[in-house]
Amino acid sequence: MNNTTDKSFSRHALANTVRLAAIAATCLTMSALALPKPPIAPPNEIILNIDSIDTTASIDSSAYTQSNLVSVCVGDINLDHVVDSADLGSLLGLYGPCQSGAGGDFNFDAVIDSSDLGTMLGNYGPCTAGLEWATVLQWNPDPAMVPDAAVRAKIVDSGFPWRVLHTGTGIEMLLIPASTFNMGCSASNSYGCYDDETNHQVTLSNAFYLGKTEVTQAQWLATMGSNPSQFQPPNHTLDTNRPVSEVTWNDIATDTATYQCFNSKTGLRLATEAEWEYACRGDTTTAFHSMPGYPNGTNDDSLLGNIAWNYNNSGSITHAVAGKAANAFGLYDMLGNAWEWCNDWSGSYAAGNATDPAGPATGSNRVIRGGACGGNYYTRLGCRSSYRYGSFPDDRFLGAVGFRAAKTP
Ligand SMILES: [Ca+2]
Ligand SMILES: [Ca+2]
Ligand SMILES: [Ca+2]
Repeated sequence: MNNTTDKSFSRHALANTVRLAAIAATCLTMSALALPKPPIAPPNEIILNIDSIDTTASIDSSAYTQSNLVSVCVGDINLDHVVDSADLGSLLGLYGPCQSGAGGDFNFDAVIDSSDLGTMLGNYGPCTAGLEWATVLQWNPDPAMVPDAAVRAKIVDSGFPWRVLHTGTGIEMLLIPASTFNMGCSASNSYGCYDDETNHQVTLSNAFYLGKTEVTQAQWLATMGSNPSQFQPPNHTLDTNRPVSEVTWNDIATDTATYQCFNSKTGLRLATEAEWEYACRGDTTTAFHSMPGYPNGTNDDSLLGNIAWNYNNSGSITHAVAGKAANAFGLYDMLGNAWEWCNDWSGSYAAGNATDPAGPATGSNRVIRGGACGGNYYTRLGCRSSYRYGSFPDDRFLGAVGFRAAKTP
């Protein structure tokens, strides 16, 4: 007997039953006395105060090789992801002949001169990282949002900026680093695991971006032109910062002859189930991810309300996103508030360890994760990192099912 299939179908049947009730650098240096006058005028917004320039700033030449100039922000000599007076000071201190490609010799002609200075001034400001679809909000993780130093180090090591804004939709996204983790059963004190939550080791070999929050009603409306959510006027107060819900998997991910889905309109995608679970866990192995006072997570159901709008505290309606404590990556509402569609077909996990698993090749149900605000049985069970749910890709009225946008850098 295929337990997963049976469960999914029974869940679907249940959902149909309750849908109406679903409450739903090496360079020759010149002395400071030989500082040349900049040959080109800097942009108006740059205040070029030579006296304030530090010409002793350290330089890491190793980062400037021909191969990585594409991805490294040209002009950022000290590699702090912004081209500013510190970099300008270094460049002026190094003015003159040097080894080709040395720090500051951006055009590889063995001299640091006005040409290199022009390049630097042209790139003055925050680095853009080569992500054509995003604006960089913050390169390095904020310790207030990502308190674990080891997690911050993994994010920095990815080479991608931590916090970005998706240009097309204004959706704020956070970098989730490549990692290996234990996917599967983590029971809480009150709720055990289902047979389909088989523990296995999963390696995610690529970093990806994931929405800091669920996609909101306002974001969906701005992109798609309508708002399908149950929790809006006239029966609910107007708060379009709630997660969009009553969206089908197909609304998000399937084009038809007459309909362009959210993913096609935006270039965004759904997370795989493995990506979702890793992002939710944030390196915890407990039923519930970390929260203030519990950096390693907890299995204590009485603490769930700190991180999740769930059946005990939500009034069985969705709430404005980011109202509860974030997880170790700085993601909000991974557990609770709205359920979240994932890309995968539902099915048993493949035996053994897995690398970049993407689910079964075919199926009848798509994966839904994270539990929600509602009061039905599965929703109560759902607010655990390992809990798996699923339904038909055209099912709209499951009760507060939304999603979170993902993007490959
Ligand atoms: Ca810099
Ligand atoms: Ca040069
Ligand atoms: Ca959620």
